[in-house]
Amino acid sequence: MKTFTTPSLSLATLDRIAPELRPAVDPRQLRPRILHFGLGAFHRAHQAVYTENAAARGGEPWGIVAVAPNSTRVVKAMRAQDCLYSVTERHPAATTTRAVGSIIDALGMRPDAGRVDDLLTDPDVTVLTLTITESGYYRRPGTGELDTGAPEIAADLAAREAADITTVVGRLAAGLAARMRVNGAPISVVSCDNMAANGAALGTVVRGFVEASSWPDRQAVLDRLATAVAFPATIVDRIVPATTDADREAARIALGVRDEVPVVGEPYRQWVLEDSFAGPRPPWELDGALFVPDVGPYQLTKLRLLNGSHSAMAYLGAAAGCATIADVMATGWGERLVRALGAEIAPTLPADGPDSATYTDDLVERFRNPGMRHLLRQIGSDGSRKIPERWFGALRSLRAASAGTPTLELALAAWANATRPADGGQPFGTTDPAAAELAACWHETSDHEDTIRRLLSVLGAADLAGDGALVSGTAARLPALRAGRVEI
Ligand code: CS2
Repeated sequence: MKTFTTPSLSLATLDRIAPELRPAVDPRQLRPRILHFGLGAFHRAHQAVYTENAAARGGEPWGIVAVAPNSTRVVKAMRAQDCLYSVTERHPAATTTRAVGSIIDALGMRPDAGRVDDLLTDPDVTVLTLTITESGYYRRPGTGELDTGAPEIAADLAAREAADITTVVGRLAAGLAARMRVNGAPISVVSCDNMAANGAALGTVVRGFVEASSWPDRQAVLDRLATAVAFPATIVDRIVPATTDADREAARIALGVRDEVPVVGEPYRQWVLEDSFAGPRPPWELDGALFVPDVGPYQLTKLRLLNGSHSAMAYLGAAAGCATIADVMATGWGERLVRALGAEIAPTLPADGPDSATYTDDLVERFRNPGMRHLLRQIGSDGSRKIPERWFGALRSLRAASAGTPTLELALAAWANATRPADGGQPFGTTDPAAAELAACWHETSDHEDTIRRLLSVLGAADLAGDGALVSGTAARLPALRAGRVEI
């Protein structure tokens, strides 16, 4: 009996998919001009899409070489498909799928170290982008300086060969140093991670690595970095849940060929960039990106309202037994939570940013999208790195103005509840680089207020730990959450 297997997506099979689902650019016409670190779903559904449309509309051959810092699996899968993959946009009532062709090569950071080195010093590569998540920056809690005491950073500072470096920060510092030593072309390094002032945050850790290195010419490298490398701030936005087997099957049906690395996202996407690039860049504005002198107002609004609500929903939803954002929105309190948090935080947002009431209305719609299966476990992971960015700025402003913070206290209590020690990790299946330290805050005391103070101190927030009313208000919410009740 003959068996028929569906062929995989690749340059050779492109003619099998419907013309309107094919990439907007022919990847063979593109050149390596952007180096990206972090080959996850978010990059493939966001910057790669903007770049493809910018290249197609602007006619310049901006191709991306994407580097996976750890995973070799995704590199293999991408290469097996000539780096083609599909993006499925899930609207509440319909979906659209099409293949994207802007990624022209996929590399493993360590196995392909030589090629990464070449690209880092290549004068045609004038843009470097990153999606490495908040925990990839190794910032010291509270100060944002490079945590040179982190074992991974300490090992990279001692590494002799590029192929031995395991952190992106170390790899970037070494690569940029090599570029500076040959007086290489100016380059813009664009953090696409969810942190306030993310460009400056990245610049700080990269410079911190150079300063802490034993390179004899480190001062010369720092001097040249100051003039030839820009770290523009950006705000990126698109909800992109982790890809599932069901998504792979849906992509196969839509395309008629197999796609092992498809991504699924909401229709909404936004990219706002600080207009301070050091050299040539893709005309991303041709696909709707905004270049502005100061991204601050957009950044704080997005971080505090969208990401802030996401984290609150992740921990409160976990306590209540929900698995996804859509599950939370289907409870009696989900929408109320988003609106209460929005109203509480609104006074802390810059007046020249988006209107917070409209933004919150839009968020409720986006979170309700039934096509998104966004796992709370995914959003709740790395909480020690995320919640200071998402909640603490607003919390500090409100406390300083003697304003009430009941919703933020509830959210904080829910986060604390999710850091309890549990067999094999955290109780709701989240992971966190500080999981052991956080769990220890529960072992050392049985007094909830004391635990909250210790947890806040682990996050470098001694000021909040010293706010007695905040600590007692937060601790008072723990028993109900522990019993699975969300009282809002
Ligand atoms: C989420 C974000 O996983 C998370 O922590 O809050 O990835 C969020 O979906 C994006 O920032 C939306 O733009």
